[in-house]
Amino acid sequence: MRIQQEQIDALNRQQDSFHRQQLDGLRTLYEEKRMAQTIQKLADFQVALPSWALGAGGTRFGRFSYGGEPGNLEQKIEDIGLIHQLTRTAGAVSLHIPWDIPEDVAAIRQLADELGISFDAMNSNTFQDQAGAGESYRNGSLSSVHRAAREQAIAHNIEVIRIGEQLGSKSLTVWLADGASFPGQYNFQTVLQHTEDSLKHIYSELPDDWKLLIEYKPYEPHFYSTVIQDWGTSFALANACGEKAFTLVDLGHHLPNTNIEQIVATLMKKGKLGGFHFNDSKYGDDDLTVGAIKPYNLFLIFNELVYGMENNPQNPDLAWMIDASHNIKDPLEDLIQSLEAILIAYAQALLVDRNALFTAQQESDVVRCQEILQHAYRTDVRPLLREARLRAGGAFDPLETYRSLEVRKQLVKERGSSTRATGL
Ligand code: RM4
Ligand code: MN
Ligand code: MN
Repeated sequence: MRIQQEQIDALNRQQDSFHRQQLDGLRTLYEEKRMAQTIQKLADFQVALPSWALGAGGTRFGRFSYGGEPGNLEQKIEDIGLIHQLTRTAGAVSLHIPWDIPEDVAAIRQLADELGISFDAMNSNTFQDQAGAGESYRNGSLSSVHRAAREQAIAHNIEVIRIGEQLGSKSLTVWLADGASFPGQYNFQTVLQHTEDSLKHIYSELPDDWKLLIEYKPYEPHFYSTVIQDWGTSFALANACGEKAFTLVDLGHHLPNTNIEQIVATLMKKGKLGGFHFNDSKYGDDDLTVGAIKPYNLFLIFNELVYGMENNPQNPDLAWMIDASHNIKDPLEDLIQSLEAILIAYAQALLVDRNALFTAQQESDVVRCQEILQHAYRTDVRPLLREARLRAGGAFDPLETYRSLEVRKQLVKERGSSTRATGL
């Protein structure tokens, strides 16, 4: 299905005077120039949606289908198109292979093009065994002690690059589930060496204008050790591979209370932060809606990201992606909520008075430093988000528009209630 622009515009018009008032209210707090710059940056900001987040997510214990799930890649891209039409922020898709191998590359490219969607990072999958595969990943993939398993995993990653090239993607994200659940299960140094060798092999097949993004995660699916467990390991591997390799930070992949904003700052200073996965969590890799649990933390992270984007030309543009797929919300609504939370944190970070913060830091005025950050954090920036969206033809309130246009009901009508999306 497609939403007619007129349907969005009609709903937007009802909010016209309220919106103007709200925006004028903000003008009493921030200079016009700062407001204009922030609106422009918000309008430019695009976050990739992963092809696996459009289906019903699952936990280890259950998956609850909902009606109108996308039954194939085309329908997943259509769903992203709907979200993009409403939010104007979801102009990219990140594919997971082999969950979403395009059957007809030209047709998929054309569809994505029509919907204003580009192909962001490609994701390989060596954490599940595929039907007919010669080797099992039960004991690891790129790190495995079994040469044949390593070779199969390397070949898979190279195949993912080749598919991505046809689609116009420019990066490969590698996340390894490889790890050990029991002490003594493997030799730490051996598996690290295998991983480095395997990644170097994949790196050597990378086109010149591509990046290799190396993701880390402390635990799960293994519960004693993970081969690429933290940013330090990822950073070391990226350095070993070369200048096209970078670390990817996934918010859910840290132990509780880790200072993620400091990790971001360190990596950007070193020019090695390549990508970012958004989600939220209370305990681990919980896959909750962005901003649902720790919005202040997200703001502090964005504060460093903005600082890095403004001050670290040595760091490349980042690949932004939502990586969350829980099992009790309509995924499209969940993604709309996540996008809103991301932009709110970004806008607040853009409003931080950096000159004043610098001065307060020089004067060691700790109280002032905190006040400056929290002044920005406590600003209701939603009028800026709405202004950016309205200018781009999006919805004043994407979630309410989605609901009042009864998008889900129509998707169920079109696709039925028993389709099942590939993914987790
Ligand atoms: C992992 C990791 C990867 C994602 C998979 C589905 O936990 O976050 O980025 O590709 O989940
Ligand atoms: Mn991730
Ligand atoms: Mn994850």
